[in-house]
Amino acid sequence: MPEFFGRFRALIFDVDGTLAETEEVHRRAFNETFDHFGLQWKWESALYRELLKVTGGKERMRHFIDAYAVEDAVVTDEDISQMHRFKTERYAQILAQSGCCLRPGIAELIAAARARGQKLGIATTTSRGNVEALLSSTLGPDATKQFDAIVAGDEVARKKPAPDVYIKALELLGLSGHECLAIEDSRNGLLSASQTGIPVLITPSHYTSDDDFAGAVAVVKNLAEIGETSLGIG
Ligand code: XBP
Ligand code: MG
Repeated sequence: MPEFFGRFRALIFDVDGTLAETEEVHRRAFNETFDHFGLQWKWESALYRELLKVTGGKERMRHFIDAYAVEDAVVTDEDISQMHRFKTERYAQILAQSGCCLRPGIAELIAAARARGQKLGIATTTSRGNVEALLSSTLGPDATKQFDAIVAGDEVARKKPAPDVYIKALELLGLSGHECLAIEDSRNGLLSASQTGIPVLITPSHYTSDDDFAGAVAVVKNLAEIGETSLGIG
Protein backbone atom coordinates (compact mmCIF):
# COMPACT_ATOMS: atom_id res chain seq x y z
CA MET A 1 0.00 0.00 0.00
CA PRO A 2 1.55 3.33 -0.99
CA GLU A 3 3.10 5.66 1.58
CA PHE A 4 0.47 8.24 0.64
CA PHE A 5 -2.00 6.80 3.14
CA GLY A 6 0.57 6.90 5.93
CA ARG A 7 0.58 10.72 5.85
CA PHE A 8 -2.77 10.93 7.61
CA ARG A 9 -3.69 10.34 11.25
CA ALA A 10 -7.04 8.86 10.26
CA LEU A 11 -8.81 7.40 7.25
CA ILE A 12 -12.57 8.01 7.05
CA PHE A 13 -14.56 5.76 4.76
CA ASP A 14 -17.90 6.31 3.06
CA VAL A 15 -19.97 3.10 2.92
CA ASP A 16 -22.29 2.68 -0.07
CA GLY A 17 -20.30 2.52 -3.27
CA THR A 18 -16.97 2.91 -1.46
CA LEU A 19 -16.60 -0.02 0.94
CA ALA A 20 -18.75 -2.15 -1.35
CA GLU A 21 -21.03 -1.91 -4.40
CA THR A 22 -24.14 -2.01 -2.24
CA GLU A 23 -26.48 0.14 -4.29
CA GLU A 24 -27.89 -2.80 -6.25
CA VAL A 25 -28.79 -4.36 -2.89
CA HIS A 26 -30.47 -1.11 -1.82
CA ARG A 27 -32.33 -0.89 -5.15
CA ARG A 28 -33.60 -4.47 -4.87
CA ALA A 29 -34.68 -3.84 -1.26
CA PHE A 30 -36.57 -0.69 -2.33
CA ASN A 31 -38.36 -2.51 -5.17
CA GLU A 32 -39.32 -5.46 -2.96
CA THR A 33 -40.65 -2.97 -0.41
CA PHE A 34 -42.80 -1.25 -3.03
CA ASP A 35 -44.21 -4.67 -4.05
CA HIS A 36 -44.90 -5.56 -0.42
CA PHE A 37 -46.84 -2.35 0.14
CA GLY A 38 -48.86 -2.84 -3.07
CA LEU A 39 -47.31 0.09 -4.93
CA GLN A 40 -46.74 -0.02 -8.69
CA TRP A 41 -43.34 1.70 -8.37
CA LYS A 42 -40.30 0.12 -9.99
CA TRP A 43 -36.88 1.72 -9.76
CA GLU A 44 -35.00 0.59 -12.88
CA SER A 45 -31.26 1.14 -12.83
CA ALA A 46 -31.30 4.20 -15.16
CA LEU A 47 -33.86 5.90 -12.94
CA TYR A 48 -31.96 4.87 -9.80
CA ARG A 49 -28.83 6.59 -11.12
CA GLU A 50 -30.83 9.85 -11.16
CA LEU A 51 -32.52 9.18 -7.83
CA LEU A 52 -29.16 8.56 -6.13
CA LYS A 53 -28.43 12.27 -6.44
CA VAL A 54 -30.78 12.56 -3.46
CA THR A 55 -29.06 10.94 -0.49
CA GLY A 56 -30.93 8.90 2.12
CA GLY A 57 -33.59 6.31 1.42
CA LYS A 58 -36.50 8.20 3.00
CA GLU A 59 -35.51 11.45 1.28
CA ARG A 60 -35.14 9.53 -2.02
CA MET A 61 -38.67 8.13 -1.78
CA ARG A 62 -40.10 11.57 -1.00
CA HIS A 63 -38.21 13.06 -3.95
CA PHE A 64 -39.52 10.29 -6.22
CA ILE A 65 -43.13 11.01 -5.20
CA ASP A 66 -42.66 14.77 -5.69
CA ALA A 67 -40.63 14.69 -8.92
CA TYR A 68 -42.49 11.92 -10.70
CA ALA A 69 -45.98 12.58 -9.27
CA VAL A 70 -46.52 8.87 -9.04
CA GLU A 71 -49.12 8.70 -6.30
CA ASP A 72 -52.49 10.43 -6.25
CA ALA A 73 -53.08 9.41 -2.64
CA VAL A 74 -51.21 11.34 0.03
CA VAL A 75 -48.09 9.50 1.20
CA THR A 76 -47.30 10.72 4.70
CA ASP A 77 -43.90 10.88 6.35
CA GLU A 78 -45.04 8.06 8.63
CA ASP A 79 -45.88 5.93 5.54
CA ILE A 80 -42.39 6.58 4.23
CA SER A 81 -40.80 5.75 7.60
CA GLN A 82 -42.76 2.51 7.75
CA MET A 83 -41.70 1.52 4.24
CA HIS A 84 -38.12 2.47 5.00
CA ARG A 85 -38.05 0.26 8.11
CA PHE A 86 -39.23 -2.65 5.95
CA LYS A 87 -36.63 -1.78 3.30
CA THR A 88 -33.85 -1.73 5.92
CA GLU A 89 -34.83 -5.23 7.12
CA ARG A 90 -34.91 -6.52 3.53
CA TYR A 91 -31.52 -4.92 2.85
CA ALA A 92 -29.90 -6.82 5.73
CA GLN A 93 -31.55 -10.09 4.65
CA ILE A 94 -30.46 -9.75 1.02
CA LEU A 95 -26.95 -8.77 2.11
CA ALA A 96 -26.69 -11.86 4.32
CA GLN A 97 -27.97 -14.12 1.52
CA SER A 98 -25.97 -12.63 -1.34
CA GLY A 99 -22.62 -12.41 0.44
CA CYS A 100 -21.74 -8.91 -0.78
CA CYS A 101 -17.99 -8.39 -0.80
CA LEU A 102 -15.78 -5.38 -0.19
CA ARG A 103 -14.32 -3.49 -3.14
CA PRO A 104 -10.73 -4.33 -4.16
CA GLY A 105 -8.07 -3.04 -1.75
CA ILE A 106 -10.47 -2.04 1.05
CA ALA A 107 -9.69 -4.89 3.46
CA GLU A 108 -5.96 -4.49 2.81
CA LEU A 109 -6.06 -0.72 3.43
CA ILE A 110 -7.99 -1.18 6.69
CA ALA A 111 -5.49 -3.80 7.88
CA ALA A 112 -2.51 -1.62 6.88
CA ALA A 113 -3.94 1.44 8.63
CA ARG A 114 -4.47 -0.53 11.83
CA ALA A 115 -0.94 -1.89 11.64
CA ARG A 116 0.36 1.69 11.30
CA GLY A 117 -1.68 2.81 14.31
CA GLN A 118 -3.91 5.13 12.29
CA LYS A 119 -7.45 5.82 13.41
CA LEU A 120 -10.36 4.62 11.29
CA GLY A 121 -13.73 6.27 10.78
CA ILE A 122 -16.96 5.84 8.85
CA ALA A 123 -19.13 8.73 7.63
CA THR A 124 -22.21 7.55 5.80
CA THR A 125 -25.70 8.49 4.74
CA THR A 126 -27.13 5.06 5.39
CA SER A 127 -28.18 3.78 8.82
CA ARG A 128 -25.92 2.37 11.53
CA GLY A 129 -27.66 -1.02 11.25
CA ASN A 130 -26.79 -1.22 7.57
CA VAL A 131 -23.15 -0.36 8.31
CA GLU A 132 -22.99 -3.09 10.95
CA ALA A 133 -24.64 -5.60 8.59
CA LEU A 134 -22.10 -4.87 5.85
CA LEU A 135 -19.04 -4.84 8.13
CA SER A 136 -19.96 -8.03 9.98
CA SER A 137 -20.79 -9.92 6.77
CA THR A 138 -17.50 -8.93 5.14
CA LEU A 139 -14.91 -8.38 7.91
CA GLY A 140 -16.36 -10.58 10.66
CA PRO A 141 -18.68 -10.16 13.66
CA ASP A 142 -16.38 -7.80 15.62
CA ALA A 143 -15.55 -5.57 12.64
CA THR A 144 -17.20 -2.43 14.00
CA LYS A 145 -14.70 -2.48 16.89
CA GLN A 146 -11.96 -1.75 14.34
CA PHE A 147 -13.44 1.72 13.84
CA ASP A 148 -12.85 4.61 16.24
CA ALA A 149 -15.82 6.62 14.95
CA ILE A 150 -18.93 5.59 13.04
CA VAL A 151 -21.42 8.31 12.08
CA ALA A 152 -24.63 7.37 10.27
CA GLY A 153 -27.11 9.50 8.36
CA ASP A 154 -29.95 9.63 10.87
CA GLU A 155 -27.56 10.62 13.67
CA VAL A 156 -27.01 14.13 12.27
CA ALA A 157 -29.34 16.94 11.21
CA ARG A 158 -28.48 17.00 7.52
CA LYS A 159 -27.27 14.21 5.22
CA LYS A 160 -24.58 14.55 2.53
CA PRO A 161 -23.79 16.79 0.66
CA ALA A 162 -24.04 18.73 3.95
CA PRO A 163 -20.86 18.35 6.05
CA ASP A 164 -22.64 17.11 9.23
CA VAL A 165 -21.48 13.47 9.22
CA TYR A 166 -17.85 14.51 8.67
CA ILE A 167 -18.04 17.26 11.31
CA LYS A 168 -19.25 14.69 13.83
CA ALA A 169 -16.66 12.12 12.75
CA LEU A 170 -13.87 14.69 13.27
CA GLU A 171 -15.25 15.51 16.74
CA LEU A 172 -15.29 11.82 17.70
CA LEU A 173 -11.79 11.27 16.32
CA GLY A 174 -10.48 14.44 17.99
CA LEU A 175 -8.75 15.50 14.77
CA SER A 176 -8.78 18.38 12.28
CA GLY A 177 -9.81 17.98 8.66
CA HIS A 178 -6.30 18.20 7.21
CA GLU A 179 -5.12 15.33 9.45
CA CYS A 180 -7.59 12.92 7.83
CA LEU A 181 -8.27 11.44 4.41
CA ALA A 182 -11.82 10.72 3.25
CA ILE A 183 -12.40 7.91 0.79
CA GLU A 184 -15.60 8.46 -1.19
CA ASP A 185 -17.31 7.39 -4.41
CA SER A 186 -19.71 10.26 -5.13
CA ARG A 187 -19.92 13.98 -5.69
CA ASN A 188 -22.24 14.31 -2.71
CA GLY A 189 -19.62 12.64 -0.52
CA LEU A 190 -16.85 14.79 -1.98
CA LEU A 191 -18.80 17.97 -1.23
CA SER A 192 -19.62 16.80 2.29
CA ALA A 193 -16.03 16.00 3.31
CA SER A 194 -14.45 18.95 1.46
CA GLN A 195 -16.50 21.47 3.43
CA THR A 196 -14.73 20.31 6.60
CA GLY A 197 -11.25 20.63 5.07
CA ILE A 198 -10.75 16.88 4.70
CA PRO A 199 -8.91 15.93 1.49
CA VAL A 200 -10.88 13.37 -0.54
CA LEU A 201 -9.73 10.38 -2.57
CA ILE A 202 -12.39 9.17 -5.00
CA THR A 203 -12.98 5.60 -6.17
CA PRO A 204 -15.99 5.97 -8.51
CA SER A 205 -18.63 3.25 -8.20
CA HIS A 206 -21.05 1.75 -10.70
CA TYR A 207 -23.68 4.46 -10.18
CA THR A 208 -21.37 7.47 -9.68
CA SER A 209 -19.00 7.01 -12.64
CA ASP A 210 -20.40 10.13 -14.37
CA ASP A 211 -20.19 12.41 -11.31
CA ASP A 212 -18.06 15.57 -11.33
CA PHE A 213 -15.09 14.96 -9.03
CA ALA A 214 -13.40 18.37 -9.36
CA GLY A 215 -11.68 19.17 -6.09
CA ALA A 216 -10.71 15.60 -5.20
CA VAL A 217 -7.07 14.84 -4.30
CA ALA A 218 -7.22 12.05 -6.87
CA VAL A 219 -9.66 9.80 -8.68
CA VAL A 220 -8.60 6.15 -8.95
CA LYS A 221 -10.41 3.12 -10.32
CA ASN A 222 -10.13 1.27 -7.02
CA LEU A 223 -7.81 1.03 -4.02
CA ALA A 224 -6.07 -2.11 -5.29
CA GLU A 225 -4.79 -0.27 -8.35
CA ILE A 226 -3.30 2.70 -6.59
CA GLY A 227 0.34 3.55 -7.08
CA GLU A 228 2.16 6.75 -6.12
CA THR A 229 2.37 7.56 -9.82
CA SER A 230 -1.33 7.22 -10.43
CA LEU A 231 -1.97 9.52 -7.47
CA GLY A 232 0.37 12.09 -9.01
CA ILE A 233 1.87 12.83 -5.61
CA GLY A 234 4.87 10.50 -5.56
C1 XBP B 1 -25.55 6.37 -0.04
C2 XBP B 1 -26.96 6.67 0.07
C3 XBP B 1 -27.86 5.85 0.89
C4 XBP B 1 -28.31 4.50 0.34
C5 XBP B 1 -29.60 4.08 1.01
O1 XBP B 1 -24.95 6.61 1.22
O2 XBP B 1 -27.41 7.66 -0.46
O3 XBP B 1 -29.02 6.63 1.02
O4 XBP B 1 -28.59 4.58 -1.04
O5 XBP B 1 -29.49 4.05 2.38
P1 XBP B 1 -23.32 6.67 1.47
P2 XBP B 1 -30.76 4.23 3.36
O6 XBP B 1 -22.64 6.49 0.15
O7 XBP B 1 -23.07 8.00 2.11
O8 XBP B 1 -22.99 5.56 2.41
O9 XBP B 1 -31.97 3.69 2.66
O10 XBP B 1 -30.40 3.44 4.59
O11 XBP B 1 -30.89 5.70 3.66
MG1 MG C 1 -21.20 6.51 -1.35
